[in-house]
Amino acid sequence: MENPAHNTRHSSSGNCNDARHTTPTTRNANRPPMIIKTAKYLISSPDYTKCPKPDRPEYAFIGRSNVGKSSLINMIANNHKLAKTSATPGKTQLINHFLVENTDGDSWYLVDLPGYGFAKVSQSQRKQWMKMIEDYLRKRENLVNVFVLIDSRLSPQKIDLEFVNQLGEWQVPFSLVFTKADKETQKEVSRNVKAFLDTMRKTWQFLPQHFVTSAVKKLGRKQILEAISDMNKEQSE
Ligand SMILES: Nc1nc2c(ncn2[C@@H]2O[C@H](COP(=O)(O)OP(=O)(O)O)[C@@H](O)[C@H]2O)c(=O)[nH]1
Ligand SMILES: [Mg+2]
Repeated sequence: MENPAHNTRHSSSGNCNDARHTTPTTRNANRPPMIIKTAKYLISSPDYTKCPKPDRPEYAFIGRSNVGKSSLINMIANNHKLAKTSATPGKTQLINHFLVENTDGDSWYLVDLPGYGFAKVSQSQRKQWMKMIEDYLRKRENLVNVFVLIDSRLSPQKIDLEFVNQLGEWQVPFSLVFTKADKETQKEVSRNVKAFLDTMRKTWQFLPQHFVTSAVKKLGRKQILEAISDMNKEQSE
C-alpha cells in the first residue's frame, strides 16, 4: 500500500514542522564530542500545554512498554537512576522532561514518553494516550527528533510499523533505535534491523537514521549523542 504522505515528509509544506530538523546530517569530525555534565528530572506533564517553556532543543523517546526505554535514557545520561526502570508498565501516561546540560554550556530536553502496546490498558486509556501523544508530537514546537525504540530480537512488528507510519503522516522527524542487542547474536540483530528497514522501504522514499544499542554493554551511546549533538548544532545555526 503506497502512502504518498511518506514520500513528502521532507518537504516543507507550510505545516508546523517547517522549523524542524529535516535534512540528513553530515558528521563534523573536527568537532569535539558532546559531553554531558548533568542530567536531571524536571517535571511530568499530562499534556503538551503543561510542558516546560520550549526554549531549547527537545528529543523524545518512545516505544513499546518493556522495550528498554528507561534503560536507554539512563545509558545516554550516564545515570542508572535517572529514569525508573521498574515503573509499573502502562500506568504512567505522562510526558516526562529531563534537563541535560553539556560541558560546553549547551542544554537540551530529553523526554520520556509513555509506551504503546501494553495489553492491560482499556480502550479509553488507549484513546487518551493517542490524543496526548499526537498533540505533543505535532504541536510541541521545540521537538527536534523522536527516537523510536524497537526490540532488536524481534522480526518487524505491526505495532511498530504502524507507529512509524503514523509519524510519517504527521511529518514528525524520527530515528530508529534497535535495543537489547546483547540478547541476540549479531547476525540475528542485523537480520531483524534489515527486515524492518526493508519493510519500510516498500512505502518510504527515505529511510530514517537508525542505531543499534545495548544498555548492558553500553553500545550505541556515542552514536546517539553524536546525532543529538549534530541536531543541536543545526538548531543553533
Ligand atoms: N539484556 C538487556 N536487557 C535490557 C536492555 N535494556 C533493557 N533491558 C531490560 O529490559 C527490561 C525493561 O527495561 P526498561 O528500561 O524498564 O523498559 P521500558 O519499559 O521500555 O522503560 C528490564 O528488565 C531491563 O533490565 C539491554 O540493552 N540489554
Ligand atoms: Mg520505562
